[in-house]
Amino acid sequence: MKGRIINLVGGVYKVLKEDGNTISIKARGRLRAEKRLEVNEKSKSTKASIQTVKNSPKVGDIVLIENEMISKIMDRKNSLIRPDIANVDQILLVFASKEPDFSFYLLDLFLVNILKQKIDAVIVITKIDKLSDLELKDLKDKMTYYEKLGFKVIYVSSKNNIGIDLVSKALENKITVLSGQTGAGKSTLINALIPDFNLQTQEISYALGRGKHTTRETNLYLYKGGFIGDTPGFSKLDLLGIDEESLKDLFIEFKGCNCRFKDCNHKENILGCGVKEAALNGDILKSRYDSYLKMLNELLRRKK
Ligand SMILES: Nc1nc2c(ncn2[C@@H]2O[C@H](COP(=O)(O)OP(=O)(O)OP(=O)(O)O)[C@@H](O)[C@H]2O)c(=O)[nH]1
Ligand SMILES: [Mg+2]
Ligand SMILES: [Zn+2]
Repeated sequence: MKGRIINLVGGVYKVLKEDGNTISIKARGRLRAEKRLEVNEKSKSTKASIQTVKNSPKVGDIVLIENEMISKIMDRKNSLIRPDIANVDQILLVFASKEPDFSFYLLDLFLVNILKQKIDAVIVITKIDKLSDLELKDLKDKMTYYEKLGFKVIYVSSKNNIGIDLVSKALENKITVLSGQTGAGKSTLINALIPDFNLQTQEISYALGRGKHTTRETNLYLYKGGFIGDTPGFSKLDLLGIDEESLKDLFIEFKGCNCRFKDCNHKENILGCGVKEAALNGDILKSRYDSYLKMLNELLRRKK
């Protein structure tokens, strides 16, 4: 029988079987130890597209169950590294408008990582009840830039039940994983979507770091013909497998600037760079260009 892995803790997989029942089982030893090459056909450069991955089952996998053990992982539609989950249709990028403070740099960093993994993303901005009307208007104005880039943006207050219906609509018949900074309100949002659920959520404590209710593992829950996944938030995010060349492609609007220099890295000291000019005259959001430079400098620093 087949099933889908909905949770994994300490080598024990919780699998939702085709018959609707859930079982907790382990994977066959040999399966866990295998290694294989995963080729991403959509990726352009062969170097970036071939990666060795440990062939152990993960949350989201559809697996074959034989003798009360996972004996085979069915082909994956995709496989994310962060969060570590397979067969995802879209990511809901959950970002707090306050507590933790909204950061355009962090948003750009998340977007670069998501685009790199070639997954559709919806941006959800939480805790809008913590903003004044003026602050909310200012944030929405800036976010129109991202909407023009093609991202859907939903404003939510899980506390006051604002925007929950829009999120619910975006989740229909899809496998969606919630991802974002720790304390952004992912688990609280799932509680708002599925009221009788009551997932443990975290009181943010700056003195103690992570709160005790912070989510520790990925879980998939059945929702509206699809699944919704809660994941542990991160406090730090890196540029995973991204080099300078791919970085400028991941700032998708740079292409439209038609920088006349071939192989330009669009740095602030390049006279006549089309991307720099677009940032100066406001065609490119200033904070976007700043984010790009910050990431580029970080990549260049690492090469030294
Ligand atoms: N005022 C307000 N508080 C919220 C809202 N959403 C979440 N919170 C609070 O923010 C804190 C963190 O929420 P969580 O849902 O635990 O955050 P998380 O993203 O799941 O965090 P991790 O599991 O650590 O990744 C909790 O104290 C929530 O009550 C909201 O819409 N409004
Ligand atoms: Mg959580
Ligand atoms: Zn340039």
